[in-house]
Amino acid sequence: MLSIALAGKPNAGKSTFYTAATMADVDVANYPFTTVDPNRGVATVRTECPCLELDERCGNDRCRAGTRYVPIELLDVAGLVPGAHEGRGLGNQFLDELTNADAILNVLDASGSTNAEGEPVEEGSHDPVGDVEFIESEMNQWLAGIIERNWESIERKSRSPEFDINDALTDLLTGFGATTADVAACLRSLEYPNDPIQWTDADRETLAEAVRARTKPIILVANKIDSAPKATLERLRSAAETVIPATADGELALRRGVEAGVIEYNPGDEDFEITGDISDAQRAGLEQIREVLREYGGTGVQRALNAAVYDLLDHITAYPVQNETKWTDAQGNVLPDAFLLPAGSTPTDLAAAVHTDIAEGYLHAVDGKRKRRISESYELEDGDVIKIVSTAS
Ligand SMILES: Nc1nc2c(ncn2[C@@H]2O[C@H](COP(=O)(O)OP(=O)(O)OP(=O)(O)O)[C@@H](O)[C@H]2O)c(=O)[nH]1
Ligand SMILES: [Mg+2]
Repeated sequence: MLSIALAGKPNAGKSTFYTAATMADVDVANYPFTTVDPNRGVATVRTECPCLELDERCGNDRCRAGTRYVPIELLDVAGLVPGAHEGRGLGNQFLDELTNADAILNVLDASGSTNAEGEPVEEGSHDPVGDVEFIESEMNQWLAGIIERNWESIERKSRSPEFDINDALTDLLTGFGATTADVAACLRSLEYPNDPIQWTDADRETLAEAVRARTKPIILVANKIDSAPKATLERLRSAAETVIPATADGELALRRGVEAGVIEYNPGDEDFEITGDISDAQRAGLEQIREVLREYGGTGVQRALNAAVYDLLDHITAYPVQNETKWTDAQGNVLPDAFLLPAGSTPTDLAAAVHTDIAEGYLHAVDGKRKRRISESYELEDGDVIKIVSTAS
């Protein structure tokens, strides 16, 4: 399953975001290092279900009237303070936890109510623009440190006639999620000496940066937007390519309202409806949240997850079925499964995602929307419904 991690300084609202997105119960509090051990749970990305093209909706558990939610893993880790790569705060432990992630949501406190260490300060007294770079820089430096510490061993290995710098670096960086292809691409993009003995500190640092950027892309989430001045968001937007304004607190309140049966709201919606009996105070709170939704087109929690998976990681959703006409499995369930795959994936990649046996026995595939056989090299499109014919199916 795709894995997205929430990173940021302490007290930025990572655990609130995590709770809202997974509805798991975790500790949230207004002091640094509330979270020590990482939380790992299931969140979802939101997409249009292909059942919108059918006469009736599919009725899948994860489809609400044609809005489909596809599972991903979400990680909530300890907050990070400047100097974490040298072990400050809970630094190294936190950084180790991020090695499993495919992408990072860097959660910022846009309200400026916490300082660089995550300690509560007067609202607006800390400039969040100063927090934009540091997660990336801590991760880069941490990885550079790992490469540096292992360089002697790479130099020793380089005396062997079979030595290959790409293989040696892949061995070292595989734990960080880097494949041979990633390492090769990073080495190609920069000019390095072939002989490890000639590498400089700067070479190792640029390699660390390139590997980090490729294997752990980051987008910014400007959280606590409900108490942030508009000008701050504008300044954040000029400091980074993608900034997603969010109110994790607001999303959590809405999801709790849904659980309590007093609100109608689908995660990612631009508005909600109050349908049950609530107190005046609760209503006033919800109306405040509504204003934020109107201003930003939603709470931003779902948008951030979607941006990570569909934009940053460039994935598509594909739906394997057994009956290409009715789009059902053997039991008659309509559109029973949804898989997230990198753009450019083929029917054989989808087969491998479903089951190794299905992939091993792969014969051919049928496009359920266009009702035609497709080749092994066909590039799947977002929303494709595919029947895989396999000796194992
Ligand atoms: N105003 C506002 N406050 C928020 C929002 N999201 C979270 N908070 C508050 O920010 C504080 C910290 O929230 P947490 O979710 O515990 O933050 P964290 O990043 O997990 O903190 P650590 O685990 O200590 O690193 C809590 O008091 C939350 O209620 C939001 O959208 N708006
Ligand atoms: Mg936390």
